[in-house]
Amino acid sequence: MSNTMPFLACGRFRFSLNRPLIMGIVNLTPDSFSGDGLGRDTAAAIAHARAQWEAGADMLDLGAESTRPGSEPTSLQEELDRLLPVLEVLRDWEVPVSIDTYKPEVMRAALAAGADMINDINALRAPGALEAVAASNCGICLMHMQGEPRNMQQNPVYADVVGEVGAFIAERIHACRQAGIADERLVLDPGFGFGKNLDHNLELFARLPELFIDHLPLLVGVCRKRMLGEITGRPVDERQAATLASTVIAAEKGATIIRVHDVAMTKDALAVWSAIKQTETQTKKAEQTA
Ligand code: 8Y4
Repeated sequence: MSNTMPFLACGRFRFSLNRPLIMGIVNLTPDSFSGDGLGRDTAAAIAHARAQWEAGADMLDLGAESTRPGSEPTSLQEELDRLLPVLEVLRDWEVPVSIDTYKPEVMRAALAAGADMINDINALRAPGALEAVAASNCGICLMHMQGEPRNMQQNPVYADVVGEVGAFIAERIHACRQAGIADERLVLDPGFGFGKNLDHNLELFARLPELFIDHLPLLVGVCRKRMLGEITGRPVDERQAATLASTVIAAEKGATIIRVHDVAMTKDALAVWSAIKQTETQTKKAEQTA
């Protein structure tokens, strides 16, 4: 099974990867389809970030551009105006901050303002993105996406979804290494819902361990997503139970970072998983020495 790297280098921080980490979502878009978009309301965004941190998030993921299926791009200035005032406050909390962006200019500005990680749904494919992060010591999430948010759910097609996602991620790892980025900074992500139908998402989830390419850590983001709606028939604001089920399965499959809205519930679910896992490990050890 998965044997991930012992730690993740992430700007000012260094995470031991001996338990799944919780990435708390802080949505700064005005149009989130989960209804939590905070837009330009800086005070509300900071309060939400504080709540996510106090609920036990290991890191926060700030996103100011909507990437929901069908969404149009946000202007550079708008994205910076939403992000920077929040980032400037969070920097003093000593909380690891990830920035969800694919724009090299936003990466540079956010890193200069103290961001610890860049979470790029484009896996640093924009011209200048590799250079923008290579110049820092930030953590990097390399996510797979087929198409672009505007059109990605129109008709996603794969001959072999796990093979193609794996090949794409392997190519992006190679590009990072060529740019001088150390492996200890990398996190991989199959990109659930980004140019994938339900069958694609389920196959990726079921075969997640195949995506621990070069033993690098994996991020899983399925929180409240459409795939959970398709399975349960529930609207986006009633998908917490479905999200928690997927979180526990992701942990069991070795996921390193779980990206979620509901941090406190996730912490409880992972505490139960972890307690049983520890007992399981102890029992196995006892059997071996017996
Ligand atoms: C409700 C609200 C339901 C939002 C779904 C959503 C991922 C990601 C997103 C992911 C990484 C989302 C920025 C989509 N998903 N970054 N970002 N991995 N690394 N939709 O899976 O949360 S946004």
